[in-house]
Amino acid sequence: MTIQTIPTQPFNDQRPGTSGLRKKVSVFQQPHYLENFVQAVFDVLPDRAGQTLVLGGDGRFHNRAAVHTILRMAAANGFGKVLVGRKGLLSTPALSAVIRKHGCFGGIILSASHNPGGPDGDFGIKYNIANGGPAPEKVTEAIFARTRVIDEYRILSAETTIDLDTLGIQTLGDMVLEVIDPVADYAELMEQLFDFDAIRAWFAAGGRMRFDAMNAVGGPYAHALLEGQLGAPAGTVINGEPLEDFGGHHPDPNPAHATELIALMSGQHAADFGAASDGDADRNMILGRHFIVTPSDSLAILAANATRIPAFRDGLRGIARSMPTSCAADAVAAALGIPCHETPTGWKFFGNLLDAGKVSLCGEESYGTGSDHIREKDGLWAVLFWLNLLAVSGQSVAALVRAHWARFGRHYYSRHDWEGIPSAQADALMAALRAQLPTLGGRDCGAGLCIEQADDFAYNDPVDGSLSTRQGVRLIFTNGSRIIFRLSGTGTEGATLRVYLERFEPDSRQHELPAQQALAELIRIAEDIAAIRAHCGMQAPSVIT
Ligand code: VG1
Ligand code: CO
Repeated sequence: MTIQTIPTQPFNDQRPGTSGLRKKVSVFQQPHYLENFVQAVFDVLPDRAGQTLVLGGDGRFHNRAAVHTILRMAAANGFGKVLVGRKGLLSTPALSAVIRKHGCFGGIILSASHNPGGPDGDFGIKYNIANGGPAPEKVTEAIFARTRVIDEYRILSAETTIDLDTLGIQTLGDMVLEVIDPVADYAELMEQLFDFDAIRAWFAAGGRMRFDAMNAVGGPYAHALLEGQLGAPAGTVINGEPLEDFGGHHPDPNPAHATELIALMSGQHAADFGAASDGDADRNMILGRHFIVTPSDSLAILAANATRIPAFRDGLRGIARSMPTSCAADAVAAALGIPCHETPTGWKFFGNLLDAGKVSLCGEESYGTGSDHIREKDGLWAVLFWLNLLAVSGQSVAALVRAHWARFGRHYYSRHDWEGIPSAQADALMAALRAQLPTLGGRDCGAGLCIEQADDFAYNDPVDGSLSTRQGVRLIFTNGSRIIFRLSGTGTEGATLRVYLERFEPDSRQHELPAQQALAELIRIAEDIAAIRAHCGMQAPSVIT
């Protein structure tokens, strides 16, 4: 076995987005493409010699091939040890848990999350640091800078076979390779956070649940925890087998893509509780019988009820939400007398707040919820949190949500995605919006909606002082309603415009409206001010959640 130094040339499109580098599989299959990026990651980690790395992915097409390449590169770059999930699998939250439990140097996740997989689908790669969380912007920018000038990478010659299917230790050159059970450390952590006895009793008393793993990496975790440790009947988990192409579906747990589960939960034989997770199992969708919980509400409800689960018996230190996430969590934080931080989109912005002990719970409107137990959002964790609440309250999902609205008011919320816009047109739309900002403050838009503040969100990290600008155009109305515009940083084809709409309704007699109806005026104003149809040449958003 020899260490080879391979000459290469830079690719100019390797800037990580909201969550790592995501491209079509065919882009990653170009000679040297993955290798360049991995070497760039290693090059910005000068103190890597002898360190332990964690590696795993969501099992999508190209996962195994990429794991082999990265292992040979890690061995050639002086790492002491790599922990890799069996079959190359690790969910994003499980990888975070493994890094933290074993005090590892960092980790590499292979996933394009909720994006479709398969030979014509997407692939992705993300680096996580020693706290278990996504590398912060200064690291991802350094990686990008390195990809622009890279001229060689190091890799072990290919003659050794690597066995990813057998647990235990093998060697690869001078490096130790340990194949670990992808579920064990994660399951052990979950058991420390929740009241498993109460949840077991809920299932034993006939509580019925459907968990849709969407043929993604969440399946083995859900099988082991729900049907294994917690005694849920077999069949509780559907689509539980990870497939390289996710069965041809978008592994995206929202009402637009998790249609099988939505149909099950709206039918006559609907279970009491429904949930789903995404490609890498860090997202969650929560459903009751004939009832959909928005992610922003879910965060607020978990916060309001946190002391009912063992992990938060002593209360919360603070909450953080991404800027476009609704202000429902802010209302809870105010009632609890704790701070609520507002960060840019993407989990990497929560890491510092969590490490500094400033917040205990975090969430995003995009079906992401998590806590200080790891440094990633965590799909199954949110599901167990809800199960624990159902078990100790004896209430239904809908009853818990309605009681929450009655106490705190309801934040009607929706996100409209306009997908597949040619990038130049999307950029022009955002530029035109930004150009209008100085004239929008104070504008009366009719229907009692007057813009109080119009700006481009910037975030000054209170822990390390770093500044992130241009994080989304905000229109904030005098009655607290908000419209936010930003472009997606996770897509692989053209641009996606995300329009986030929010309206606060304190009157409990007005809490049962369909969201699109409650938000109709805001939708009109958003489309009008941004001239969406004219810029995009589309007549309607492609996905509404
Ligand atoms: C989207 C979501 C964002 C989330 C990110 C990664 O980003 O809006 O809230 O953190 O995906 O989630 P964007 O830039 O496309 O809006 V995942 O589960 O894809 O890692
Ligand atoms: Co994900």
